[in-house]
Amino acid sequence: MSETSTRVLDDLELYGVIYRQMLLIRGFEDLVQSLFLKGEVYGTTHLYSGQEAVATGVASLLEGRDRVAATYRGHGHALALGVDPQALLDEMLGRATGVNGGRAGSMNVTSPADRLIGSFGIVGGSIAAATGAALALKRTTGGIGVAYFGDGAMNQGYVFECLNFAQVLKLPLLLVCENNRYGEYTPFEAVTAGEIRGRPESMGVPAETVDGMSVWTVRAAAARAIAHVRAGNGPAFVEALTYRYVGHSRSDPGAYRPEGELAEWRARDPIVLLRTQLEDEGFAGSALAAVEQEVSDQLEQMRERGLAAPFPSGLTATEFKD
Ligand SMILES: Cc1ncc(C[n+]2csc(CCOP(=O)(O)OP(=O)(O)O)c2C)c(N)n1
Ligand SMILES: [Mg+2]
Repeated sequence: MSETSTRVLDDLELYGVIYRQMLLIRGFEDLVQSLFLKGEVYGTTHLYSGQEAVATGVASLLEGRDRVAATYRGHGHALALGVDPQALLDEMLGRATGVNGGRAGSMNVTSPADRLIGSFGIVGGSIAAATGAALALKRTTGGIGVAYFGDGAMNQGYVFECLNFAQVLKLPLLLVCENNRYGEYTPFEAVTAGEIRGRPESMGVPAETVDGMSVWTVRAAAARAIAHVRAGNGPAFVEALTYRYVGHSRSDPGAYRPEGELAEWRARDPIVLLRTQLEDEGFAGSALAAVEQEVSDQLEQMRERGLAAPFPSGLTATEFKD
């Protein structure tokens, strides 16, 4: 361990697994983007690159009885929950072997067996779905409902209805706001009054704003929030400050971002931060390099298998595209 570092990783082995997951998410997004540019991906895509620490940090604390609602920027949410990466890639490629038989595409992935009750294209829709799930879970298994959503969702009316409803009924609901500073092409300050966390707090819902580039910080905040929720106290809210490295969707180059902003966020890349911390705390560099090679090989194999997978029965590639 270097002299300047202090130990922050409570479970080195677990963070090794998280490191692998974050690498897989980043590599998955790079792969989807390259396949998209070759015309192999059906429908649009919204990539999660840069935000990996949020999904992996939160998912590392979830139980089998919990249920999660993701957004259209949901590949990372799905992978962190354990959705089969090959099936997820095949879904992007419109193949019959996709997690939803090639019919959902990037934006609408659902995998109940992995606790993923849906990926929602309606901004804030995940909050309504997770609130409903929390209502059901309170009456059945005792799990918690989890919603991921963006900063833009905070200005939707039904978000306030859900917050109010969940707080009044003390529903087991964890709300995770991924504040990546933009809603499509608009900086969030331009459309959002006050502090995001002030809104849940006004209803007595505990809320924290944390560094969303640091997976251990996200995990620690999520652990506090989940403890509140599992104890039957009603909902809790985490705002993770993060950044999407690419444009809003497919071909958006993100030209509306001030010069240097991307570089500033990249300097605190969540994967590099974790790698440095793992090494500082005793994880062998050679073991990390082996994981990196393994993920890279896995992605190459996935690409080959995905492109060779069959389309849904009766449809040619051209028919499918139309
Ligand atoms: C109800 C609704 N209004 C508008 C849109 C169009 N739209 C799609 S994504 C988006 C921006 C959402 O930004 P944010 O919630 O910050 O999520 P991010 O894309 O940054 O992850 C908008 C306005 C939509 N899909 N749903
Ligand atoms: Mg946003």
